[in-house]
Amino acid sequence: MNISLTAIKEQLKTSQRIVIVTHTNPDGDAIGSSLGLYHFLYTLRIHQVAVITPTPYPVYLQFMPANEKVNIYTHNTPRCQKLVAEATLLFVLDCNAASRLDDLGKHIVAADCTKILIDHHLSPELPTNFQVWDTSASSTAELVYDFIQMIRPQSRLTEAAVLCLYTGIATDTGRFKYATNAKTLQTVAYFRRRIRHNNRQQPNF
Ligand SMILES: [Mn+2]
Repeated sequence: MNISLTAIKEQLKTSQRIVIVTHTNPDGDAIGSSLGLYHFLYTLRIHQVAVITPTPYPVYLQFMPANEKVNIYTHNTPRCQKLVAEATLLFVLDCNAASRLDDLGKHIVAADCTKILIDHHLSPELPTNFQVWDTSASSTAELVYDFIQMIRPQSRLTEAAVLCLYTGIATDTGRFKYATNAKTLQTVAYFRRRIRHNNRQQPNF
């Protein structure tokens, strides 16, 4: 059953146990969008937030802030299953089918909580209650930024969130060679301004 954006906003006003999952063999967009959303939700300060990947991912993707907080399902299966079973709000990112989550998929399908899909792949098959789905979007990271704007218009993202979301967009577009439109570039321009602004505020950063 679909629920409204208003219902999602209401739910986020109270403390939630939030789990963010992404596809197996995660790429730059999978990790960047997941950790970007993690940073946004974490800075709301009232939620518990966890990121789970079905499988490990390469060292070159492990530079993003809060990477050490990511739970890898194949490394710690009982903890990941507990997180999913106890979740009150579940985000599925950059992933259109339970089969792309390996063994984690059946636990996501079985979880009894609000589920939100944020994705740019064709034909999502995973049952969810709210979707931010646009196949013309450059990346899931760009759609995460759109979702953040829906939840908190004009919200100022932290440098950590910006770095993760920028990574998602840059990797999925081959550094802006394809799937890039005016909106993508406007989003990236905003990210660049945030980083410059933060650096002015914190000269010793
Ligand atoms: Mn993607």
